[in-house]
Amino acid sequence: QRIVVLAGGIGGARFLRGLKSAAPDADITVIGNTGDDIHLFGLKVCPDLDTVMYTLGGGIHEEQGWGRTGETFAVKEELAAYGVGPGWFGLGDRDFATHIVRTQMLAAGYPLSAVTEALCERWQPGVRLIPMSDDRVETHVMTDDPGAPGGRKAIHFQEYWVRLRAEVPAHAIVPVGADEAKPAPGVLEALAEADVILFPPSNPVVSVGTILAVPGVREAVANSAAPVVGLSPIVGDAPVRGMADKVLAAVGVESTAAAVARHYGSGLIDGWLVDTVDAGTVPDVEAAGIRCRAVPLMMTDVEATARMAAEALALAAEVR
Ligand code: GDP
Ligand code: FO1
Ligand code: CA
Repeated sequence: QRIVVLAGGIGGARFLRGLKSAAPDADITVIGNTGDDIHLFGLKVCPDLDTVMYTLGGGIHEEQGWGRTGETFAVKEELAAYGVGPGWFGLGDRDFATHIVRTQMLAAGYPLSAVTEALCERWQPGVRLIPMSDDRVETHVMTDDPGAPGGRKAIHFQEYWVRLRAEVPAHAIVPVGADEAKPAPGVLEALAEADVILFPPSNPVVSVGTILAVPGVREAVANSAAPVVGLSPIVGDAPVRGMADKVLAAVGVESTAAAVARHYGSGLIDGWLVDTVDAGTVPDVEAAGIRCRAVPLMMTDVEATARMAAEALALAAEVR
């Protein structure tokens, strides 16, 4: 069975761990979000790709959900001693090595997809991890700036989320560069040949939404013969973690499991899983032409996550 998953960082990575356990014989291709990517200290950092790679490869800081386990911060401290910032983005020593290898390979002319494959040689994630595009795409967030013309300024998503903790108003989300980006080699092929396409409980705007913003990807999902099933990242009208409520509001979508399903729409997804606390909303989703079930959706451990993945595959088999 060929399963294709459009994944962000923590939500996507944790779901994938459950999916691998639920479907050990499946051939899993992950299309990773690169809109969170940022250039720092001359290095290219790909948080969502690394979160997937470290989580599935056994190197993730479990509690934090991103970055390396057993991490140290000597380089960060030395940079700070030189007065070189930004200090608000926590790059650890072990993680730095990943960004050095990546940046060196990119400078040598390898595309990001080939670099990601090379990094995965070490981590053996047990899935084929492909960035959504080899072209540079960076998510920016439109915020207030009284000093700027028009009173607004676009800042990098990482500055909005990590430095400002999503505590400033977000008026719009812009995947800068997405218009001109091409899907990375293998992305459209994987979608066309998939038996099942899954949207994990990843951020619908800045993770899955960014992947879908790469020209051709949304069409490839919609036109694929495979059933498309998503799992809600919104449980009880709030994100389980992160700022999905804020970025959903910025695109005019309510933070409810049903509103996210309608945002994707029946033209894109065939099935949708909501948490049992949102069981009352199942008829709303089905009224939008999307098959819906309420099942536990909290990824408390791999077993619970594997049950979620099995439910998603069962729903996919039903809507096929
Ligand atoms: P990020 O790139 O690290 O933000 O990760 P993703 O975009 O892949 O996933 C973020 C989303 O995962 C957030 O909107 C969370 O609400 C959602 N999420 C995290 N843990 C859980 C969970 O246990 N259950 C569900 N249903 N959603 C979760
Ligand atoms: N998230 C934070 O909240 N603070 C950080 O200092 C931070 C550093 C960081 C470094 C490498 C990396 O791969 C991820 C990192 N993240 C950090 C997570 C990152 O902001 C993710 O993009 C978000 O969690 C949303 O996807
Ligand atoms: Ca992300």
